[in-house]
Amino acid sequence: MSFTSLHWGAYQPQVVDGELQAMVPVAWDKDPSPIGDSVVGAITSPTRIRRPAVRRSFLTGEGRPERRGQEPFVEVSWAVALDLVAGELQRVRHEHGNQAIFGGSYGWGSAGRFHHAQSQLHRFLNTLGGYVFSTDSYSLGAGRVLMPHIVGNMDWLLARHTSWSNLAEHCELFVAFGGLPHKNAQTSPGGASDHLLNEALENLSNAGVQFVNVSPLRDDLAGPAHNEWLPVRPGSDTALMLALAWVLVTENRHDQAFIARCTVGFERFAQYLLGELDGQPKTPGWAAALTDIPAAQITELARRMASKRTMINIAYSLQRSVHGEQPFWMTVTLAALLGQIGLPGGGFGLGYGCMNNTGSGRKAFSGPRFSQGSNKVKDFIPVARVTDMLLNPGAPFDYNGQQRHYPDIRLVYWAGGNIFHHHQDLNRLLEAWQKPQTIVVHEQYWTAQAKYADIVLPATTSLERNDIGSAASDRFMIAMHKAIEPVGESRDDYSIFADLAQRLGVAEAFTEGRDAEDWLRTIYEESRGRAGEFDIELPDYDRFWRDGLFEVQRPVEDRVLLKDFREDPEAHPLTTPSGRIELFSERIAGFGYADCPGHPVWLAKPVPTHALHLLSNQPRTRLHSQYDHGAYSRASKIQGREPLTLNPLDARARGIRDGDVIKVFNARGAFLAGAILSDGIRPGVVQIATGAWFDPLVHGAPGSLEKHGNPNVITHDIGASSLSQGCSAQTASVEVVKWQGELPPVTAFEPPVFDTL
Ligand SMILES: Nc1nc2c(c(=O)[nH]1)N[C@H]1C(S)=C(S)[C@@H](COP(=O)(O)OP(=O)(O)OC[C@H]3O[C@@H](n4cnc5c(=O)[nH]c(N)nc54)[C@H](O)[C@@H]3O)O[C@H]1N2
Ligand SMILES: Nc1nc2c(c(=O)[nH]1)N[C@H]1C(S)=C(S)[C@@H](COP(=O)(O)OP(=O)(O)OC[C@H]3O[C@@H](n4cnc5c(=O)[nH]c(N)nc54)[C@H](O)[C@@H]3O)O[C@H]1N2
Ligand SMILES: [Mo]
Repeated sequence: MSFTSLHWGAYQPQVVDGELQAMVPVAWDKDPSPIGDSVVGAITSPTRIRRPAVRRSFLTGEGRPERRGQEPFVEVSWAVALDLVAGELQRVRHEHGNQAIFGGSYGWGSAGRFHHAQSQLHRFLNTLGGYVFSTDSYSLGAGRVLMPHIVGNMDWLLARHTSWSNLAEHCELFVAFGGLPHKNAQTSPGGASDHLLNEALENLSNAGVQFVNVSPLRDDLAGPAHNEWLPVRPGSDTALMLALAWVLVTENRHDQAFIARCTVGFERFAQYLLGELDGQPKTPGWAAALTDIPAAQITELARRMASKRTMINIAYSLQRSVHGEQPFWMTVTLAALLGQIGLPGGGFGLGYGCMNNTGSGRKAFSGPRFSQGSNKVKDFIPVARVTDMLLNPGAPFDYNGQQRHYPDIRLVYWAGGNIFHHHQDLNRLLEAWQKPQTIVVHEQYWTAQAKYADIVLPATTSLERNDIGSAASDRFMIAMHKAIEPVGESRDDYSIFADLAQRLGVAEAFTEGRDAEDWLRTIYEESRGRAGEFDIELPDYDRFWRDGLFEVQRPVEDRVLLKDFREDPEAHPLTTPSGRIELFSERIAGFGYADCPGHPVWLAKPVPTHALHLLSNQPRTRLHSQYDHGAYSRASKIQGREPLTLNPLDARARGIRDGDVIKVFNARGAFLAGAILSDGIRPGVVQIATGAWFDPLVHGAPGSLEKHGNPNVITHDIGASSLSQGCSAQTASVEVVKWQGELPPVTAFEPPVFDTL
């Protein structure tokens, strides 16, 4: 039996005469993801990168970085391409030092543990003396930096979330900010071999749990019988939570014993809440004007939350915005006031539904790891400050209590990510992308990331190499058997780096004398020791490989987040400065940031420049930009464009009908999309998924109309705050009009023009 693992599920590839015919979901998965279908066909489509390629004037030695994206590529042999990359690395290290190499290379890559492109790149650059790295993530930029100050490390918390089974038994009211979108629970980083959300919601619903979906989108929570929709104004949740807290405190419904025993800083927060600091009590009436949720409804919800066993969940998206720390901090604060943290069925959740594995109750054993070595360069950026770094070398920036400076980058190396998918304000990025002297990219497909590189090296997909599939809290470990031969001349990232290491005289340090097969065995065997710490007994490698999979974790633990801490905060202190939950943080207050003071606050967002709020959320039909060129994603497009949902009231006011192509714009740029009218979105808000491949009318020309529906053409590239510098993708306003002109063809999935010298 042969299996493979993708970030969105485990499949059995069906191969006939060396060709992939189907990706059959594994039999035990009750809710498999259709994204698997997209791999078939896409993997050998014309969009696949088949040979190493170099931008024309880079190859001729002229350089001309301003021509990136505009010029033909010249296909070259591996030997020529690798010599060129090795030569550039040597030159830049010699002339500017390793601190001129940016290897942050954010991105999900593929699911296997060994052929994880980012880890491969980091190890390679470390053996060369290091690189400028990036911290945190686009997913949880604000959350990751905030949480250790007020409760604990984000990964530690996610691994300990109260299990769905415990919630089904004990929870009575589930309040979900940002909902529990089924579309998102399709994925988990590293693998999702058994999809849980549908069944979990069914169990909770059968147990009589009431759900409240606080979201601009009705479909963010679907299924449960008792399901109430609060169509909140995007970005205003902090105000809503403050008003809920105000009701609890002024009606004396807060749990004073829990607050005294398990938290610090309540008095300081309460002064703010009651208006003693700024003259504004955070009443339901105050919040109603900001959130569009009627005051009476807020009061009723607060009372209901206090009278029931209540879980408060927040989706990651709420912190992907200006002042994104605040809704996370308020979620914890609200749960602390209710006093149910550490009790069965109650407390808070950070991202149930965002990833499949959250709430599985399984152990957080993440399986084999490929060591990245250590980095001698100490310069880094918070990941979403990449454009700022390229545009402003030497400029200062704030981050988590430190003042740092942007390094001066000459060479950018990317493997396993798509910055023209993930970064905000792509027109600004296009300007910054002209700054480095050299850009090297390993890619599988002709994404914009590849089209805007100087040297492109074709990488295999996970079906074309052996690997080990394993994700924290996932049910199975998968022996990912190679299913088909590498397409074209594509090679594994590992063998590419091994050959480069050879050229650069560091082969032994990079490979330790092992080929990929040796490494699979080595990292697997190494993980058996760690598995023992979790009481997991892994079979030996040969047995695992022969069986094709191993069920790591069937027994689901009845788990309650922070149970030990609640029972005895002295014996089980948190890792915060006080050892308790911090409703006021002396440490954060000490940083002196006006945009993130010492307790949760309502801070006004930048004044919208246009009438409609733009939500750019995760796509149902793909993972980010991965397999946008696949059948499943393409079937969802409207006249070839990414669908954008708007309320019929907003559509009517603009003469837009269902199925029309529309232009979406603000001062930063414009893109085309296909209109879907729905009363499942609140008026004043439009929604488009991320991930349509960047496809401007004129490549390399900042400001050119994007034809395909990539929302990052117009999102705002500013940090969430001085504390985290997280990405603020959700803070954007736009206007939309019906597209009247001739419709330019979508060319996103076409390879670039090729030329010879
Ligand atoms: N507006 C807006 N923007 C957002 C978000 C949002 O909500 N709104 N969300 C953000 C979030 S949470 C995230 S995580 C990011 C995601 O951003 P990314 O992780 O950068 O997006 P992916 O499309 O997964 O990019 C992975 C790339 O790696 C390539 N790849 C896959 N496997 C391999 C391999 O083995 N080797 C090599 N060399 N390449 C490989 C794929 O072809 C693909 O192009 O986007 C962020 N951007
Ligand atoms: N199919 C699929 N699943 C994925 C991914 C994917 O690309 N495809 N990406 C994965 C990744 S990398 C991540 S980080 C997670 C991200 O998980 P999230 O960040 O939670 O995902 P989103 O879809 O951006 O947001 C969830 C919902 O929050 C709502 N929302 C947005 N802004 C607000 C607001 O201000 N207030 C309220 N109340 N609601 C708001 C939106 O309606 C949106 O549908 O998803 C993961 N799951
Ligand atoms: Mo993410």
